[in-house]
Amino acid sequence: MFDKILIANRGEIALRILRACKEMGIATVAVHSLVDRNLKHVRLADESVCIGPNPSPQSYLNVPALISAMEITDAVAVHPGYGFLAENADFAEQVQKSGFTFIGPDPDVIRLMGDKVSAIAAMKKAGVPTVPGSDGPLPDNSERCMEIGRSIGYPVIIKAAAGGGGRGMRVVEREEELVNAIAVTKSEAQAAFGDGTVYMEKFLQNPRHVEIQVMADGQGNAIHLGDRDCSLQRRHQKVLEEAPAPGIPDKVREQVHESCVQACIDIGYRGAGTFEFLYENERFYFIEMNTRIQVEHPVTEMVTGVDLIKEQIRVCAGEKLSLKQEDIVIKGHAFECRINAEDPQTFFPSPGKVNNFHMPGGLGVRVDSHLYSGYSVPPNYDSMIAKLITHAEDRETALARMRVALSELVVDGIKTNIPLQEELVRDENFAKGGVNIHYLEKKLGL
Ligand code: MV4
Repeated sequence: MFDKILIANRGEIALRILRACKEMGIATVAVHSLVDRNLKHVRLADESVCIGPNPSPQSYLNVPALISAMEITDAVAVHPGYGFLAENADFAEQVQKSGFTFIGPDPDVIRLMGDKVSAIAAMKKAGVPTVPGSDGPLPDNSERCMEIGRSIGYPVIIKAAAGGGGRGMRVVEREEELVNAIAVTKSEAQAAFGDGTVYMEKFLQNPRHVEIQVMADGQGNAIHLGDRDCSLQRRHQKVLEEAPAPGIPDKVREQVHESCVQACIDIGYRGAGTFEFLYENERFYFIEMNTRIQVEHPVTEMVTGVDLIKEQIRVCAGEKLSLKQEDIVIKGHAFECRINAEDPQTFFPSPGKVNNFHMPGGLGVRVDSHLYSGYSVPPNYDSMIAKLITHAEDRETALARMRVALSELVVDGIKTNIPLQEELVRDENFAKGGVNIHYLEKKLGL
């Protein structure tokens, strides 16, 4: 096992990783920007290194500073968390070339999944169901593109191969708009990602966002840990997630789970991963794979009882998966409310000092947060300040538990989205289960 891990992240996930390391008897190095010197995980880590000024490009994205910090502290592995450098294949490669371990899959696998065209091709080959589409990059020939559009059927969506997470896409309703839409998406993609490659898919009108959690050891063993529904989102930012995804027929669910496990084995996957699907009319359509631990991993931990961070660290240290598929039994239901420092009406970030912080508690209540009374939320980073998670024997009870937990939660001094979450856990349609990706934005009148 690793002697010492450097945590290349901040906030709640850095604290979450720190806790896992401590439980495993692994020494920890926290790295931080100037403003982050008082973060909870920095105080709790065995060692800490200031890696630069506040802007992320000069600190949490500063690869030479991170590698230097590993050298100075004799850390042997780096955990990237989510965001920042978590899915940066060049960073993973640099880490490897410097003689350290990147806690994640091989750089080549990150690269394969980072290019959405190659990701879809690999998944299709492994038997994962995909969206009807161009099966590769769109050619430079307008006639050929129109033929592809006709064979798929309108509406279609043009997506950048280097995009993902909602960046670089455009819906096309009619053939007359196709050629222009391709040109615009291509030039935007070239400008944003330095890669103008685009592909075409059938546009699904009212899908849900359902994702499958996997874990693999890169030694031929892979398991899935069930699914999550993350359909409640605004501008591609998830707001409230749950596990398992409600109302999916067992047969359909099992089939897609198994296809993800097979794909992990096929591509030599190692570590924690998430297969993102659109789900419509009882069918799954693969769209992207995330090669990192995700924000919403706690809902899967609650219903499986598996510590995903610890397992991720173990398999990336070269150990075989400690779990077999039969060991994974989904028990009950879990919800996660993302608590953000933002105006609940305008969604503008609301940084500042938290005068008072009270955490809810009780059976089946979990709070993943780095907050403490007196902490100042800096304006430089993501506005998520806490994740409130509830677990119970069934969905209705877990949701009732979330209503109680939210009512106990106090974050004084800054604006938060707690009022929005209070409203969502009382929403009748959400309570029924299975609302689609447009539900929240429609409810908010966007
Ligand atoms: C789609 C789609 C409909 N049809 N692809 C947005 C984020 C990126 N991961 C993929 N996205 C979508 N791809 C096809 N063929 C609709 C979306 C989409 C979406 C997907 C998941 C969660 C929220 C979303 C919000 C708007 C659009």
